[in-house]
Amino acid sequence: MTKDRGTYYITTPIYYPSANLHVGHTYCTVMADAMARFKRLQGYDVMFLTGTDEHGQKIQTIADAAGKSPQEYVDGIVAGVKELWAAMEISYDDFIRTTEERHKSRVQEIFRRLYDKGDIYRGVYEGWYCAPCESFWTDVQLVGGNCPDCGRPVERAKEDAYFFKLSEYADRLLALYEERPEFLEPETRRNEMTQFIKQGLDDLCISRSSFDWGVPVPIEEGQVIYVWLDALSNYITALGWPELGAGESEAAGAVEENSDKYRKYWPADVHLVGKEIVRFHSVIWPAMLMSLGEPLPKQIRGHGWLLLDGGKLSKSKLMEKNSGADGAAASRNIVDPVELIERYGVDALKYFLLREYTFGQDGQYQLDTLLHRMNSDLANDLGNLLSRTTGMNGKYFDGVIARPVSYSGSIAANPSGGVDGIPPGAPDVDRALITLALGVAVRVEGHMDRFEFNRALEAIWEFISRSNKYIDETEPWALAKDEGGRGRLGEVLYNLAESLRIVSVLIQPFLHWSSEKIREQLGLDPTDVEWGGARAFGLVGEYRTVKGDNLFPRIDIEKELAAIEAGE
Ligand code: ME8
Repeated sequence: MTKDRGTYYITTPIYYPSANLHVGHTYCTVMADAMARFKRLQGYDVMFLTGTDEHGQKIQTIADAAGKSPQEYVDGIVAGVKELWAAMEISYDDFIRTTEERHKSRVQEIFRRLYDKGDIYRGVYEGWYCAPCESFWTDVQLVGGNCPDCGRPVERAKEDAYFFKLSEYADRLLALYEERPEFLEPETRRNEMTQFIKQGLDDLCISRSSFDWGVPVPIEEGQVIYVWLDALSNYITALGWPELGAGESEAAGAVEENSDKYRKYWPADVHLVGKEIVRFHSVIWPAMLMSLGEPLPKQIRGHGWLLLDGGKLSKSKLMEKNSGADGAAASRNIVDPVELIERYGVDALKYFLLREYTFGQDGQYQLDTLLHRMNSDLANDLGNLLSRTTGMNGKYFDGVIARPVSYSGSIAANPSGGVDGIPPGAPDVDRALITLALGVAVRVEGHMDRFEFNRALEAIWEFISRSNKYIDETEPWALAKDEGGRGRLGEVLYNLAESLRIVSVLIQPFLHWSSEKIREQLGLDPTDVEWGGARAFGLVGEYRTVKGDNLFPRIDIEKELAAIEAGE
């Protein structure tokens, strides 16, 4: 297996620490984590960045209401966010907070460079302002007189401010989508953005003077930098760009090492973002980079929303739920990821999020769907395959099972989609199992290239079901009754152990905990996994399996929902 296939830089949005995160935020981070783990397993040098977007009027207002300074307020929420990602085993390489010195000093430098380039000018801004979204809107953009993003009322606002000459980038942005359509996926989002730009781009107001919780504009006191200019910059400030002068660099931390990171990882392979912030990432962000003369990210991918009762699952719904204000119906839908993990475990939550929703589309969030998936796919299909295999292995062979002698050569997929090396005398059921086993990795790779997490898992589960069916077809318990069937029984159980080993490789990016448990029960090193291991059958000379705990408990769904209603 080739190591070192190059670099892969993936980011999530940086979340507003206005309140605790809900399962909708978890969705994006879980996808990014699965992709980061997948690429690492394939041998890429991965940089996975996440973080928090801590400035702006909204945070200041919320902190005031809580009787705290904005810094104190965000410190509390961010600690919870980090705990959540630790509980979910999110494998980020860096976590950037926009209140960190390493970020702030670089955002100021970015502002200066845009100004020196002649792309920033001073003027007066008047427009419709949506405070919760931190967005100014023009008359035509309003929907029914309200904010087009969140539907809340907007207010007329006027202030002295700095502007970025966004309008001058319209043609270059349209050319970008035309020349590099893969820059913005899926296509529906690209079409929306093309329409948006064709309607005409206004210059962007990039400073505020009505509040002070932000990065100060470096060339004038009393103004802070617009939170989106501040936030979008995180994708490069985290890599140490721009390099700063000696005095500033000391304050900002280990600059030399960081700017090496920029050379190594930029441009990003993908910025994963929710659909409502595609506009910021595919219009403002590339225009800023064009102005700075820096390369553009390779791709922006917009995902859909998790919906609750038809509307976007939001932080305010989480708070209502936590305070019990929205009654019984919503309490059947736990939306707090911490509680979901406590009740069902991190792999069940990850599996549900990745398997249930189609990237780019909205989907209804429903707790019973999670419970059904847990019972059928995890406890039944995967859990049973493991417990049946290790159980029979223990019972018939004291857990020790050797590779059949006829497997001496390597059995592997060939480039034309077939399999080489299956012994000529192998029964048809074995052929079918092995052929399917060795085709899954390629299918998963194809789906992952297109961010089809659900289809990648579907392909893996097709193989898991096939392996269970193999047990029913080969009837090991019948073979065990007959001394003459012992050789065949050994082959059958070896094939099952190998299938499970391949499953442990295939699921590692998605269900990393279950992968380790399966490997432990197979007697293999739990963490020594390479993607290439899913492309060969008969790799392990001898298994010494041990029967362990069930991977997933079966849940009595009615009882569980009743317990939740009762607040247990
Ligand atoms: O927008 N379903 O932060 P944010 C799916 N700070 N995704 C959801 C969701 C749901 N119900 N609710 C929220 C911001 N999200 C900015 C980003 S990046 C430079 C700055 C997703 O905390 C949402 O789509 O409001 C967005 O991508 C992300 O959570 C962060 O939302």
